[in-house]
Amino acid sequence: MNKSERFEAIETFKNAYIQKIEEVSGECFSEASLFNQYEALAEIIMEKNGSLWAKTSKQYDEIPHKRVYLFSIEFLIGRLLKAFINSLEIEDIVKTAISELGLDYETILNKEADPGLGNGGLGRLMACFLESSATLGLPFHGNGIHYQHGLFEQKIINGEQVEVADNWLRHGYPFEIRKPNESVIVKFYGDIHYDKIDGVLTFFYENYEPILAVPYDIPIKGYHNKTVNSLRLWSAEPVEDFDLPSFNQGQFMDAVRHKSEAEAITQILYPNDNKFDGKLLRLKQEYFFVSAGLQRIITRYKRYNNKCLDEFSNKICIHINDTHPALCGPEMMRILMDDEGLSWMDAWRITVNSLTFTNHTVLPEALEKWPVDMLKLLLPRIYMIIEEINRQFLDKLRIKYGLNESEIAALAIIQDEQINMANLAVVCSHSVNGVAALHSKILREETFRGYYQIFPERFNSVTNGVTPRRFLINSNTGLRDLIDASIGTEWQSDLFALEELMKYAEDASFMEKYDQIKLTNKIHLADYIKKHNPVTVNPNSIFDIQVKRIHEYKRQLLNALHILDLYNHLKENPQMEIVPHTFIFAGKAAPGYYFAKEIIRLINAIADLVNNDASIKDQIKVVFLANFNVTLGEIIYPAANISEQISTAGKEASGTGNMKFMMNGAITLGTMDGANIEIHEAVGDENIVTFGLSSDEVASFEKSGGYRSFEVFENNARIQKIMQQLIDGTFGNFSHFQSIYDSLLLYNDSYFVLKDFDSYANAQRHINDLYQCPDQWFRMSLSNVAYSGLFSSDRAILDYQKNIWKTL
Ligand code: OAK
Repeated sequence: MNKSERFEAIETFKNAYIQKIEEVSGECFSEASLFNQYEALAEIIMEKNGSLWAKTSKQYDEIPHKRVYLFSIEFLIGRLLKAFINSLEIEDIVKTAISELGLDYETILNKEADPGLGNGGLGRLMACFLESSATLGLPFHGNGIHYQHGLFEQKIINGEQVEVADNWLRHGYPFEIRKPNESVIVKFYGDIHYDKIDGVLTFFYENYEPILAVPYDIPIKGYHNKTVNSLRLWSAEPVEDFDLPSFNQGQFMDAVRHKSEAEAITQILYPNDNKFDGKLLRLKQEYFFVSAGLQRIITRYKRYNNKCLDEFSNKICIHINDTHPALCGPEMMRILMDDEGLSWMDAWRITVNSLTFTNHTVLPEALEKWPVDMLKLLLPRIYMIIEEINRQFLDKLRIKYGLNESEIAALAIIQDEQINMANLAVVCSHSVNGVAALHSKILREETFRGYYQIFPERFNSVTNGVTPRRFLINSNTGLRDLIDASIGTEWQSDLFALEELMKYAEDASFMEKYDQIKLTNKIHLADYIKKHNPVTVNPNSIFDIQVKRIHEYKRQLLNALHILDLYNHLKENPQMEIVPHTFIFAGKAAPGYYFAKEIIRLINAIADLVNNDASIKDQIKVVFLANFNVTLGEIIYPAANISEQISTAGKEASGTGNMKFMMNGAITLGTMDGANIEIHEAVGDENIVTFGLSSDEVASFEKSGGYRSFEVFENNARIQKIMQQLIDGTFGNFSHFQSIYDSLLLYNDSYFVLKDFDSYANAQRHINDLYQCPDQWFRMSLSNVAYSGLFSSDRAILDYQKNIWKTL
């Protein structure tokens, strides 16, 4: 764009923007509120998306290409406005125009709600996959739930987590389009009856409760291209607003109850991460979006394929994201047989050939098992189909594979009056994959061992990835510009090209600019901290950061106890000097997870103690930032020096925060767990700091009933001291941490915190030494950026395409 074209574009935008502000506010431009400014900008951008969206759909219809539908109970998409503007390549115009109108671009962007339609890793990964697929120009669409209330907002009051209901729709959401014409009915409860009709045994499903599923579509825009895919979120509504018979009889409350019971299905996101909570309403949610999504997909497919379903599995792939949508198997069977009249055999062939499944955790407490009674009551027809799938599968194990009864029992879908949803997903899909090499190995050798023996060809592995557009290009603009100026812009769509950066590893002027960018990002985060927490942090200190859900296996406790030990060291050795450290934590605990909430309380108690003790001369500061979400992550990742990835080995399926930090030049301090292992391989041993037990060591301790934490305690005076401090009044007379003390000593420390303590403390000392050699530190940091290509979700999506969905 030359100078006069740019001028023209800015003027045109200004006029359109003024007009739009007046339209949305009904006020003249100068009187409109900040929210009106945001609304108007969002509308203009949605109009631009809209025409590309329509064109993309048309193109997909005209040029048939295998489509992938991703079913997930969570999509943690983050704010969209900035991402849209950047992907449309109009940021410069919009920013300049807005500033010339005397408005503030960033402040306007900050009016957008961050839709918290997910808990953590699993939901965010799906959002990265959507973005990458659109960027790669693939027909790939999401299917999920339109929660009225997303993940709770976290406040920290007196050091404790307090949950406040999220209300992301309070002011409306400008990026969704409600499509009532595409609504479908989802049926719950009811009875199944059999009757002979013309000599044929026929069944009838009666007295069910119909619920209306209404779709809301959100555009998923590809970066710097013309593709716009869809994320379809289903909302539950009563079929008729009022139950008229009750209303007419004057039972007003009953009529209203009917409405709110229907709406309850999509009212709230369950706030558990990696934990199964067997509530009936959750089962309703799972069936609701599975049934609505599949009904629509099949109807649409028939419209474009002469009503014939024979080729369905060659043209459509239904991806099951963890087990929450595992009812896709029996629901697809139901639709194909009951609605479309196919035989069991034909329906089964199409179902298995269409479905693929990813597992995202091996934690036993996360594995979904629904009581048979619950499923039978809520979904009687689906239960019948599951029973039959199970019966036929067990027969096959007996006859075709010659397994004995105990081997068969281990693989059954129905076990101890429960439906094992992981087993259901494996049996109904033709591909099963883990999300990092170690995790996939554990799936093959432990979790799904018996299945791997009979269906080895079904097992795959795809290491997770994250989108560099959200987590580097749009959030670390300083680093983006430096990279663009150094190696060109090709890396933005091929992250492997970042390897070229290594030619600057010895370049002093590059290093100076690079370090300055990190410092600027740290100042930005320090400002945020100052605004939200009662502490001032030094941007020249090491920013050592652990942000993720609070969970015992992620071991925020190890980090916290080490800080306490470091503090003790400084107190005992007043002459001791370390590189100043700022330890930053953020993350939500599930509201019902008492122990995780105690960990938050402990971190804040340590922060109080350390931050207010002048005798340690500000050498360490501790910060817990409230309400971690995608938007806060975008400020945090670019500012990190150290990325804490310290889960008990074998427990973290992959991790994706590790990748976001890496791309921004943080050095991983981690266990050999999940994708840390692949990060280690990519950057080389000299550019990462690892510590702790291996997953094999953890597993072997676990097999023999755990390790003896008391022995470690007895032989380690430093550990004795920190443990004592948990219960001796160090944190104030009334602030004890007895449950933490007990879990580590009395209950044998299931997550090996004390066992890995020394190794972790040594790793921390090593980091302290490394940071004092700026050249070496720069090279380590740059290597992390340069070798992050593997961890782009573009690569992950290409792997899925090639090996799982077979769309390449
Ligand atoms: C949440 C609920 C049930 C099952 C799994 C999860 C989940 O979030 N798992 C996480 O998935 C991420 C994406 O694959 C992984 O990176 C995390 O390691 C895993 O804990």
